Amino acid sequence: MKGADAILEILAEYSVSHVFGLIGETSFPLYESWTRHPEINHILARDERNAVIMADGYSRAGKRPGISEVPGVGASYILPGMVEANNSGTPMIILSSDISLSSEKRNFLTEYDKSAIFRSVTKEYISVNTGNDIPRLLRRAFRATTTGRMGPVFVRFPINVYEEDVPEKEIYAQGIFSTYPSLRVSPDDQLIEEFLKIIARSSFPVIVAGQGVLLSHGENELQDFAEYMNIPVGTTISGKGAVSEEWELSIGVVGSRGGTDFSNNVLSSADLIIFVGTNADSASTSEWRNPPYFANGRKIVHIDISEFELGNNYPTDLFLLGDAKLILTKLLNKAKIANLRRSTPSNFIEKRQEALAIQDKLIDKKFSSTNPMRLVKAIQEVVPDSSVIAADPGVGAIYSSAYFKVKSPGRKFIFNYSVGGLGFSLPAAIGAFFATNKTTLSLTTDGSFGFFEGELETLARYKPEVKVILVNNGSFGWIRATMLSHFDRIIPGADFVPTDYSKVAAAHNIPYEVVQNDSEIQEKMKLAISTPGPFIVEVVTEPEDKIVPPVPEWKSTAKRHGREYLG
Ligand SMILES: Cc1ncc(C[n+]2csc(CCOP(=O)(O)OP(=O)(O)O)c2C)c(N)n1
Ligand SMILES: [Mg+2]
Repeated sequence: MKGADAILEILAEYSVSHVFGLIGETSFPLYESWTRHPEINHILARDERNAVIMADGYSRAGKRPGISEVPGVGASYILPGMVEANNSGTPMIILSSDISLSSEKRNFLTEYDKSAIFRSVTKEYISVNTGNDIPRLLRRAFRATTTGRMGPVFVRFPINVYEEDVPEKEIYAQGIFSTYPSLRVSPDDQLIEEFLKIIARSSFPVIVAGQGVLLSHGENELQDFAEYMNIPVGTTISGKGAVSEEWELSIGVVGSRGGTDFSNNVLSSADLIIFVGTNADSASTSEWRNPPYFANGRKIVHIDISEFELGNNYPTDLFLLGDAKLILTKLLNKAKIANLRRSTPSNFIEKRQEALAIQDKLIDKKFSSTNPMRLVKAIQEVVPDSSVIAADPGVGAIYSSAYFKVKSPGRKFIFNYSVGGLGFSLPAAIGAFFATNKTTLSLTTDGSFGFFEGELETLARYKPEVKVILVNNGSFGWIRATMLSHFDRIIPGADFVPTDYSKVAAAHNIPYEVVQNDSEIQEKMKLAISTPGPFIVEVVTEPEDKIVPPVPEWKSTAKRHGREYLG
């Protein structure tokens, strides 16, 4: 069998149904073979950057690694997506065609060295140099991306291998690696018991759950364990949804990207912090100030799949290396056998209710344009619970991180807060739509919109149920607010001239509405959700230096300048 056919046959053996890509000359033999493989849908993106982010959104919204195919000439365009996926641990395989091996080192058009670039932003870089190696190395890619600390694998195919012969008997999959996480590992029982003893000795334990819980699909196990033990749970922004945020012991997101006074105060008063599936990064710990790096008598226990992240950022008392879901299951079983149930922390429920009541009032504040809290409320009330929301950094992400309440535990949000690059949400939402076949949101900003505008044609072509909610504040608002906090004034470099988004939408025949004030928001969101296919809702608001969102370090600046602080 020809190498190109072998690649597609093996993908089919791994039940791959979607590949997000963009064709180039070096991919031609593969695309010719693809005409005989209609079971694998090719989703054409307009920029390789976005093809890879679509694969990321597909992966995070479902249980299968995202697959992308890009030509060597466009492989350098995928770096933003690779960096985010690599730092987030997203299971993904990037297939990249390249010039033939015999053309190397001759300045052949599109030639450049991929190996050094992609080694630094992948779990593994693989070059498949003969047809014979195709099956073995593809199996290696699926194993690597779905096990342990997951991450993207880059597989390069010099064009000559597409034509080379592959023995038929080599065409098989190791099926267990077609979904993630494929092989779950857990520490010794003795460590599990030690962990339970540490909890028993603490007076106020708090769990901080990260995206590792979502990637391990361990949300229900986390909630069951925390409920049984009556331990309050906060999440990182990327781990939002690891427990129900309507549950009485949920404190919501912690840290500086969605953490509130309430959640951060709970964190700082704990005498035991249990990190689960998180690398305890700067965003979720307010740059390691909360929980405080050192605190007398406070203990830290860390559960994570990565030997590099476990205990990396805090003095740590116990290390549990392994899969979050498996470890939480074992913890609950042993806790039940030993009858370790605890009572609800005193006054906690009342304090939480008070904090929520204060947050609810923020919605009544009036501005000359839309109150971002209204937007969060409208999304909460109108968007189906089954929808995944991909959010770009900026107004959309910070308010939804802080104030949206995820109903049932599970992946509701896809944030790209490992790196936080602009222009993630639309391609991620398109990928998530193909994974779930459910209405999906791109909660974006005018800054990010400029990065992915080319994909509006992709929306027009496939007509997926993807609704773009575009928060327009005429600027890189986050930067304006940071300037104000940093220099005590706004310096040039962050403002745009107005764009007529109605015309941008009309150019692609995508239905569009604009929201100028609070009273229109609910009705226009309803229209977007009930209209079949893609829709753009532009929401006009102020930049973050004028309506200041709940970012702890901005609060004092806002007070000094007499600006509205929503948190
Ligand atoms: C690719 C990239 N370049 C630069 C930045 C730095 N940056 C962080 S926030 C921001 C402004 C965001 O503006 P916008 O997307 O309009 O969101 P807003 O804060 O206005 O809601 C910028 C430029 C970034 N995050 N990503
Ligand atoms: Mg903006």
